[in-house]
Amino acid sequence: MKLEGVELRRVKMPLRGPFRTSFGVETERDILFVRVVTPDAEGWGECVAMSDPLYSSEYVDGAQEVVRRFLLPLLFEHDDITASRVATILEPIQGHRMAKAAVETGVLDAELKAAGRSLGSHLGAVRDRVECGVSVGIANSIGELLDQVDGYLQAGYRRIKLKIEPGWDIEPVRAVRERFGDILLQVDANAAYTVADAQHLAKLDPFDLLLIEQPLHEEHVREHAEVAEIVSTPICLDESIVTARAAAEAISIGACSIVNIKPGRMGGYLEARRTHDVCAAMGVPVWCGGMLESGIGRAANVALAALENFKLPGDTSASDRYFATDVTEPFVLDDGYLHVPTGGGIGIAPVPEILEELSTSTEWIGA
Ligand code: OSB
Ligand code: MG
Repeated sequence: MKLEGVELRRVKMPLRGPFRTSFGVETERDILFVRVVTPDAEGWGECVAMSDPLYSSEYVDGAQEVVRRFLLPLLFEHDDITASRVATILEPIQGHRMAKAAVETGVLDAELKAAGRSLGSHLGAVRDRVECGVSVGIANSIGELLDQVDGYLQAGYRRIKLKIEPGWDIEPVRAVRERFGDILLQVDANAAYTVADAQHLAKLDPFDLLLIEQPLHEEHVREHAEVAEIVSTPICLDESIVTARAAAEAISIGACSIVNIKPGRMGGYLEARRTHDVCAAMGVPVWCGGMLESGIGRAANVALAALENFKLPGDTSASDRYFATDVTEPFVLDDGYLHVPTGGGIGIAPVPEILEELSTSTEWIGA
């Protein structure tokens, strides 16, 4: 496939409410879209890097710089590109997986749209709809949290994830468990604890959580194994899992027994699928994480989440959990599920007028 060029477009999308985690508060998303133009089709990739390097070392301005200055020049050296070769071509550039994922996804979407083949069938989806959970930020009070969780359960979400940090952990979990009974419930610490907190985290054990996500720093994988010895709730890794190999290593030392798969964090959907496969082979279930994506990123995540070993509901929430207006046709919850798009590629594209309205800049880089 020949590349004519790539448009880098930034959009600002206000969140419907502030989303608070142990690493900060998000009130809007500033998203980089990569539009890959070929003679036969154009493809879209959404870069999941946030505005500030708080969740990971990547951030959206840096990602755009890396795409423009390092990734596209490497790609444009080749006049015949396939998505399966992108990661190898970009290999000389270290790290910057979210930037690479956006580029690879744009190429993959263009390729599959040209072929009229859906991302789901390309990746090996075995379902036509996926079970959806929702990630609930740190609230100002237990009462406010209970109201939010109640609203999401009313909307049909099939699993609740609570963000936790020291000082906001045992009591909110207890309150949600007491009020809502037997729901699927899990927590995400975004690396807010240390190994010295293991006994404290064990106080979550009586609440029958599905998992505790990323309690410790992303580089402290071995220490997660120590936590897993002390805490009986399964440990799940998010930030630490940057490749399929990292997943295999973490699992083999007992650092986690469940894996959160986020394609942006691991350089794209192809590495995400390999991670899924490795985890399946090791008997470890996975679920699809989220990065407050627009409909572009969500469409691809929903396709991925339709693979066999995605055994738990994902952070693949409906458009209206995040935005008053999504940049695509909105994803709407149907009995707690989202339908896997069936059109070519990611099966969706931005609505031109909405995209224009939300855009803050565009940049064309010809091949
Ligand atoms: O740790 O899973 C996380 C959002 C931004 C960055 C990191 C995380 C999250 C979420 C929200 O938990 C998931 C979503 O609904 O997209
Ligand atoms: Mg997480």
